[in-house]
Amino acid sequence: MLPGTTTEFWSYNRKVPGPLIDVFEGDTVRIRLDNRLSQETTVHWHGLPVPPEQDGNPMDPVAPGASRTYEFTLPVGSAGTYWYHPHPHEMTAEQVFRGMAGLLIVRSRTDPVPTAIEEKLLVISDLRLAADGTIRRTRRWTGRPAAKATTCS
Ligand SMILES: [Cu+2]
Repeated sequence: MLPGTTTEFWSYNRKVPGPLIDVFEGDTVRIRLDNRLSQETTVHWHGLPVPPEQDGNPMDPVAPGASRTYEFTLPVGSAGTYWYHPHPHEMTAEQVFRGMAGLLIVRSRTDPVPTAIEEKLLVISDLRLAADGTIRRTRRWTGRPAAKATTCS
């Protein structure tokens, strides 16, 4: 992201932000997660009306090297713009800051967005990079102040 440097991201399908998931009310969504991180992760479907066991909550982690499939059907009335992100216990912030998040749009079949309206999807991050291009870490990922030994600058 900075000229002459390399920034390591963690991502869904090698994309930052993750791939757009664009579906309709009534659709059944089936997504496989292969955890290639060295820590637990989940995929949490932020704000979507999905069953608790499919919602990637911290009590349902996917271990490093393990896989699972999330599956849910989106009810009528759920149309909207959502995001998905990891939600492992105490590691959510780090995984999101490192790039793991994406958008999910649920469209209505009976009340579509008029085609005359141009859609622009924005994902805004407060990512900060150090001069060497690495993701800057000024606080612990939990949001608590960093210990002096790990504080940058
Ligand atoms: Cu969330």
